[in-house]
Amino acid sequence: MLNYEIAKIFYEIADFLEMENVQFKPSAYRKVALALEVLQKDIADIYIEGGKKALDKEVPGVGESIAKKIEEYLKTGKIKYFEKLKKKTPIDMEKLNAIEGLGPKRIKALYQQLNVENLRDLERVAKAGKIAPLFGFGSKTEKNILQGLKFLKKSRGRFLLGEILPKVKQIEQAFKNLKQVQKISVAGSIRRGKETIGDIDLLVITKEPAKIMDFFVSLPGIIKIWAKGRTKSSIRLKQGFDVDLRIVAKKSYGSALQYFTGSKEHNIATRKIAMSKGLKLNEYGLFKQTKRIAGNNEKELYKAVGLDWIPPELREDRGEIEAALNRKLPQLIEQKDIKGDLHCHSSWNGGHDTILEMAKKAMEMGYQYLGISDHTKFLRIENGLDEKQLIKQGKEIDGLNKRFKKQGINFQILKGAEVNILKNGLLDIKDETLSKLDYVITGVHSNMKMSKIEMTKRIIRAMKNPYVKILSHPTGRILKRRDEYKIDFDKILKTAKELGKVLEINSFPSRLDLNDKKIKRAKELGVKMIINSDAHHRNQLEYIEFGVLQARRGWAEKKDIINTLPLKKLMNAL
Ligand code: DGT
Ligand code: CA
Ligand code: CA
Repeated sequence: MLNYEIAKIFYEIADFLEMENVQFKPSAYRKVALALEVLQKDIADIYIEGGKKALDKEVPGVGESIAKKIEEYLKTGKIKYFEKLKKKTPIDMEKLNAIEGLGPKRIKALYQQLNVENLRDLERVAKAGKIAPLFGFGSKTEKNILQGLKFLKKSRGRFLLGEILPKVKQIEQAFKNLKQVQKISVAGSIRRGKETIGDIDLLVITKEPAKIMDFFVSLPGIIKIWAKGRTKSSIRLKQGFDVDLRIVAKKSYGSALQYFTGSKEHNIATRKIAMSKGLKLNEYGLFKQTKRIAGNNEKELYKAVGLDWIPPELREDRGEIEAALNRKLPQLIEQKDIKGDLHCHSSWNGGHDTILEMAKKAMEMGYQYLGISDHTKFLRIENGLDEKQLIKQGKEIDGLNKRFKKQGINFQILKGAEVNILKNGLLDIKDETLSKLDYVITGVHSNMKMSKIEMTKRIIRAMKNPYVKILSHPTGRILKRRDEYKIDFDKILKTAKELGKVLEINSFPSRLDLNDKKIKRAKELGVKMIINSDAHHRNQLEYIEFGVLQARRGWAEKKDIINTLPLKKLMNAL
């Protein structure tokens, strides 16, 4: 889909304009970019069906001038206005902006004063100590920039599952539409639901391999063909992703799928089990001497080596083999178990949609409840709400709930808030107001570079507030951008267990916080969790998919996750 490509350009245009101190336009572009990112229809289809006018109607925030630019991109693959902006200031905005602590304004200062155009330049001047003396920077910022660069390097070449998955689904569909394709499967880290992805691995059964390979290497948007063979080809798409396609024999499909799903560590462990039984396991099948005893079907393959079938998300050699041997695999949570979402932001917060629009989307998803948890006053850039506004918002929610009841709609909006944990561990909203809400989420949104002892103390102090129920994104990491803050996680778990507090699994594709290992640890200690979307747009409620995958990777079962409870039981739990 071109939606993402255009969204990316609009975000960049917004950054360039912000750099030039242009008013209003940046936020207009960002609004449309967000709308495009979460649009459930292909923008090209909208245009083909209804022309420029339809763009205006179906994508919120698109006016005449932006519609023209979308049209231009659909027709020519370029937006001249954007090209001009880039020419005027020849900097790698996207990459520079990915560094924690750098925004358009600072990027401009670095460009004007130190000629920084890209990450290489940035690293050079930071290492030479040239950034610290600049007005508005200082040595702390310089240190943070160097840290940010190091962090980015570590994750270079990996993509967020959330950014890659829509493309994968599209490619998969293109193959499914071919009559020569008998079967196609996505394997590798995507099938395992990993939070970041190195490349896309596809397996196909076909009787006409040559045709399939021709089709594959002529997919739209290819910038490089690494290899084209009879059974394996490999390409790069213009978004930067590599895709491997393998054609496998029908009789080996199960073993090939098992092998190429990985992980490598899981495969090695599985092969060892096979060997201990005098069997040989590889991508072609399971063999006793030279006789094939399994291979066409993955479930049978596992069975033949004496294991229960292991869900792909668990295949990391973290104890799943032993569990499968002993018939002790967990009954993993599924998306259909989720009954509602307690972390999302409304237009009260400068989010995209009204409370009612968010609620309608939640109903469409089959939820019984939706909790609105807007940011509170300390977070000025997010239009954080103060006590008065929270009370006023509560009245709006009461009104909507009354209306639902009258109309016989079995759905409830809950009154929440995501209050800030201040530096000293106190909250930025008075207890008296918190007591009027249905539940309270709390989270760290500032001063993230504290010592482990201080940060742990700070968070625990906040958790002790009697109205606080949920700790949002407990480690604060942002994938490819910043590391977790330093905390004594086990101590936080113990506190949660003691006080009956709930830790969040935040589903936002760049957060996924708690991560898989921490989820497993929390489960082991008997701490309850909640999978929330943190949506700022109604369609982002669907990000829950990624949180569920992460929860599954962390061995979570339905009983570990409180928003699998129906409304009444949830309210009791809160
Ligand atoms: P990625 O792409 O870095 O996110 O991670 P994967 O797991 O998709 O890794 P990839 O694409 O290199 O390979 C796909 C699967 O193929 C991998 O999960 C397991 C299997 N595989 C690849 N190389 C090896 C290997 O050297 N030994 C074994 N046992 N399996 C391998
Ligand atoms: Ca891969
Ligand atoms: Ca691969």
